[in-house]
Amino acid sequence: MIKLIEFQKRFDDRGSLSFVEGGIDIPFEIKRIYYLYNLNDVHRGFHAHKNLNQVAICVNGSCTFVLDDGKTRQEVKLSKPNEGLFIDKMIWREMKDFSSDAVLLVLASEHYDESDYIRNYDEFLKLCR
Ligand code: T46
Repeated sequence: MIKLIEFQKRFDDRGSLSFVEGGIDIPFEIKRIYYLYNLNDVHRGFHAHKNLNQVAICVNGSCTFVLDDGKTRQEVKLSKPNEGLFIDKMIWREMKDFSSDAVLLVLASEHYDESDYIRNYDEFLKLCR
């Protein structure tokens, strides 16, 4: 399952401020935050996670996620700093079309664990069945 989450936004003549509250806006306990920046216009990802849930927020610039649940593939463009993309476990993801100023912030439900990654698409499809 994937879904877009809209975060609250405050703005005035000084600028804008959005906020994300654990236990309210995010459907899991946040155990890790990482961020991608200085991005070249190349594709990244090409994996799914066995157990990890994540919310990705493009806090600056834009990028596109290609998401595949083993049956259907869809593309979601992230370009609003107050919008998060929830990505459930067992979703194959690729990221592309990073603008030169893109900063992608990711909230994750687990600590980093390479054994949670499925990096082979055929293996992913087998596990989906
Ligand atoms: C995901 C997408 C959206 C760590 O050591 N700790 C970490 O917390 C992370 C996220 C990565 N790494 C290491 C593992 C690799 O040696 O950093 C290197 C680059 O990671 P990776 O090639 O997996 O990066 P992406 O952009 O393909 O994928 C990342 C996340 O890994 C992944 O969980 O869903 O962003």
